[in-house]
Amino acid sequence: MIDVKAYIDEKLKEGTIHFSLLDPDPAKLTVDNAKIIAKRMQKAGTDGFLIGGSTGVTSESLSDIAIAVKEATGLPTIYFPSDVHAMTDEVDAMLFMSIVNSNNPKFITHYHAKAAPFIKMLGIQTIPMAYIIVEPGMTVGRVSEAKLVKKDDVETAAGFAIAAEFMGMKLVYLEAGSGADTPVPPEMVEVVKMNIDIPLIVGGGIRTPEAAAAAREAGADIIITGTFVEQCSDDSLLTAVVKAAKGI
Ligand code: 1GP
Repeated sequence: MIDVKAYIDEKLKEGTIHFSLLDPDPAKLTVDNAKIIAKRMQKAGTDGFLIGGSTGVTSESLSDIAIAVKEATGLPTIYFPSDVHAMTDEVDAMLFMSIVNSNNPKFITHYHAKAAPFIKMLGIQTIPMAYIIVEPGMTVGRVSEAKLVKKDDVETAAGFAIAAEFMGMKLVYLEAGSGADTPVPPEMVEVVKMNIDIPLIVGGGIRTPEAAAAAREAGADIIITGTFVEQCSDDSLLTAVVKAAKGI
């Protein structure tokens, strides 16, 4: 198993990190496809893989995709939690995330209390993370009953991020939602980054080198691309987005 937090801290010394997100919903991704995509993304320069989705994820699909990605690339695999019932120890770590702007306490701490004893038993590395969902929020915003942060409300986003750091979170994730038309505005990334000392993750709707570069230049420490990674078959474009995200 890879110590993912140490890996992130080490990689950040070199610059911005790019992680690829794979949705292990069997209706969307087969094991064979996951291997192909993972290899292609490794070649493009990605630093690791988040595995997770908002619907249709089971322990089996999660575990199958984690094993496939690990076998194909040897890069870190990180569970991006989907459902309290979907769990595997085949990942190197999981983002132990609280959806801090959810209106439903289940997504803030209650599901966590249900899952934590089992996670402890499995011995999975947990990385505490505040997840802040920004407009349009997409499926994850709806499913997790988030009170979406408005695109221009940088103060609210910064408030959640500062509070997260005060609460001991090790990462903050600004999420526009998978498949969002536009990513989290660079102005919001910039203000949030200015206000915290923990690494800032940005994702949702990033599918061009320009958008990836804008997020990095605004201060994103880790950039996530999901839909684009799964749908783009142009290797040079994949590489261009990863390079723009990493600034190399
Ligand atoms: C979703 O931020 C991630 O949780 C990725 O979003 O699928 O739009 O790249 P995309």
